[in-house]
Amino acid sequence: MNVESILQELRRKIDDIDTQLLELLNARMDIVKEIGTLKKTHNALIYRPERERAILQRLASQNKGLLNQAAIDAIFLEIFAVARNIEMPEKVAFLGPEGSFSHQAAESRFGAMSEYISLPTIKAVFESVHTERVRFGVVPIENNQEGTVTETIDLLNQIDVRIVAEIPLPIHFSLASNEENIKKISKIYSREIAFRQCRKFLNDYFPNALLVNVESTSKAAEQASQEVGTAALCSHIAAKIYDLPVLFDNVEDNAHNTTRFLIISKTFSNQASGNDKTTILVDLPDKPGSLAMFLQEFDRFGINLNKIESHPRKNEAQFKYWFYIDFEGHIEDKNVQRILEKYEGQIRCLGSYVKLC
Ligand code: PRE
Repeated sequence: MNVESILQELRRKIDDIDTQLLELLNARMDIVKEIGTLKKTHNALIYRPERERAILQRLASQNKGLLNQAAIDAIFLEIFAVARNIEMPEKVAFLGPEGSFSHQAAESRFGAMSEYISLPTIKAVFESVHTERVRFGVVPIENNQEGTVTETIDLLNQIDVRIVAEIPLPIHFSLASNEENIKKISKIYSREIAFRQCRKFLNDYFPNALLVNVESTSKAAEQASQEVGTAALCSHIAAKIYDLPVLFDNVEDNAHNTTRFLIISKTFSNQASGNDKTTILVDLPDKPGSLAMFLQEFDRFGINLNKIESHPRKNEAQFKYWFYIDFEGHIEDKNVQRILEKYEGQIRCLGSYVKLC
């Protein structure tokens, strides 16, 4: 047999498997539709991140084939996103512009079939969620190189929304350009922060290029797509949107550069998954020992604290603080309930959700 006929035979097998996959996927979606009808009649929540996580974990533990965990997650997250859209189409707002890392984070959870709305500010995302113009919003909360996005934490305090899930997104920059020969690139567009995070690559490959700061990495991609002799340092998704070929991938200096995003919604409560995190806002009396005593409760009940930040109250000239706290556990855990009861009126719980980082 020659190569061509072997290839033909292998492709025939792939076609057969794809037909079976399609049938199975449609059979799955028939069941999803039934679940959707049931949920609608009982006014139940469509998005169940803890159920999705449990499915991914079960599949990972059963897996014996070539697919690794990341591949299984990517395929099934897309299936879940399509399933949710069959149950009820979802509108998702994100911090724009299109092609931003928030857009990428949103797409990673809500897939290709959801309706995405790009908004210019984090506040606009919060307001759209609060007024229920959209079902979900995706906003950045912290970057492990640059720290907390204080605007998001302040808005969590000011606008009544719930946290549905967190999304850790590895931040990879690509160098994208219409130029095939890198010697012809004399100008690179991006944001200051991206230039900072890709310093070594730029020094090694483009020591003489002019670095031009624009308002977003998506804008950089748009600009580079229109101008000869230029490139953009941008997200993969931005390069795709502006049809700009990627010349180099993952050009950041630090491979661990990760941003944590939050999915927010107007009303939401996740069931416990066994691996949860809870976010609360706490306003304690401004006197010696009040914070220390509050934190001691977590020690007493063996609850691990993940993050604590103080933020000034905005309506007072003197500096008085409230606290943003993340800890491990679910709001329905007995020990967590004890703390919440003891400090009733001083704690606002923003939600319990699957802990991914
Ligand atoms: C399903 C879809 C959406 C939810 O986020 C979780 C799971 C799925 O596709 O498996 C089904 C479903 O709606 C459910 O199990 O509640």
